[in-house]
Amino acid sequence: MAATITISPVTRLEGHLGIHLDVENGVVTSARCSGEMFRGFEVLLRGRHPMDAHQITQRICGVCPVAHGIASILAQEMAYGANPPPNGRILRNLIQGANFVQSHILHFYHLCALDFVDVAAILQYEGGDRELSALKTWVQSQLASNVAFPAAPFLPRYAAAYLADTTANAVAIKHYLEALDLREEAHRAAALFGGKMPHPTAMMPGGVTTQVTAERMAAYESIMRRLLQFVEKCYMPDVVAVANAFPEYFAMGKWRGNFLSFGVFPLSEGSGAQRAFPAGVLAGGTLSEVSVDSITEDVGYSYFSSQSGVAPATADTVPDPNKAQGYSWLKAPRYMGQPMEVGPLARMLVAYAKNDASVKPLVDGLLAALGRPPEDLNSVMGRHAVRAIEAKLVAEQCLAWVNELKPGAPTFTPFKVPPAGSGYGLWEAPRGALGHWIRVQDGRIANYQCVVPTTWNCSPRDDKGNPGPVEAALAGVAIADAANPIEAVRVVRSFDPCLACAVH
Ligand code: NFE
Ligand code: MG
Repeated sequence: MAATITISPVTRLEGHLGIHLDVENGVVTSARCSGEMFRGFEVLLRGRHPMDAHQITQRICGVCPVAHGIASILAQEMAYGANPPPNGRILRNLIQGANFVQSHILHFYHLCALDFVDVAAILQYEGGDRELSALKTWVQSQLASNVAFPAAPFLPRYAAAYLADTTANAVAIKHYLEALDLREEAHRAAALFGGKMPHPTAMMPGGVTTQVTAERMAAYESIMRRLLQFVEKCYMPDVVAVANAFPEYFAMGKWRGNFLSFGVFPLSEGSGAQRAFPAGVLAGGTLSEVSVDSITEDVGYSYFSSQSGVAPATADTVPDPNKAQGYSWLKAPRYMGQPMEVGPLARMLVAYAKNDASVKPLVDGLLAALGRPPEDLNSVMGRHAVRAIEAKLVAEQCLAWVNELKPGAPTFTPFKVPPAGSGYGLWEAPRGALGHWIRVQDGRIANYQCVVPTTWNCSPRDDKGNPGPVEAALAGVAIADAANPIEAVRVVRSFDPCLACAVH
């Protein structure tokens, strides 16, 4: 029997994502991802002073502003011939690292856990924890009241099989609450050097304008230690508990295997510096280096009338809301014409394929703990597990980098903004490969393009009709109850989509 299922908006993610599924005999045969709004950052940047770009583009998102800021700064530095000193590079890594850890904790506990953890189990809670008892009383009072959505954001939810173990549920709910405080701490760490969070003011081309002091280094280190402890003692065990309770999700949400990473966290100065998480392309199991010239964006099924298949350096953004074939406000980014999955899974698989000395043992240890072969990482549960170990790696590396700072040494190298120039910045946001392209003419921005992680993952079909990664990962998923399509949203959320970013 054929049917269609529409989930719009998909909740517990940033921005407006619509999912449209064609289903036959309970199995998804075809999926469409729709970004349902237009924001126009690329358009509104034109004509502005180029030094506005990293401040304005940070406003694309409150979750990953640091990545947009740094991608813009790298593009500007290429256009200006500017470069940060060692302190400036390290400070950027530390601000970005704190934001990675914050973002991964946010995703697992606050955006995704309620797909698996039975939050209603709190009503059975009989233990002595004060916070859990308070939550239970609050849920009870909400359910007894006549407010429109009692116990939001926990309820309503799809009827489904959730985690059955009462203790595991209570532990996960407790960690859900703790994770709120830890995210505040992570923002505090980023603000020590960024000036504020979100949208740090202190990062700019040439470096960072805050000073390095022993007090700030110690404060950052102390917070990062707490974050690492939470990742090791709570986040990683909770992911393993969920993975063991839902083993079928190691076989769901697979993607046929093109992965892209631009690399992040440079370990020395200069544009060609080695990065802690390396750049690379994995296509059909073959590893190659990233070539910026292989990136294009199609708009055949996107609400744009600008030319399709163009490289971002020369592309345009002309909205066309009434386009007959259009179904999304995302363009369709392609690498050598192929759709690519980006994000923690792509980063860790690229690093693993490169035999990276810190990534390989951690991934092997995770696979041993889960009793799984490497190919199972390409799945809903694999994405969650790999995101958790990445959070650990980032926290550990930040603890090493903070001690490489030199108090009193420069954090910034002065430069001049030339009247004309162009550049691009390739970076990794928490959700994956992020690129910004800038062209400056007569001292103003003549063109600006962003190709964003969720634009890769939630891409609509390209001009050849090939689906994007999330669309492809949904095909073949069995939906037990069309009125409660929990399997589909579990697949979608494993990619950690941010539509606010994607439609920029
Ligand atoms: Ni709005 Fe973002 C990240 C970026 S996703 S969260 O991470 O860039 O497209
Ligand atoms: Mg764009």
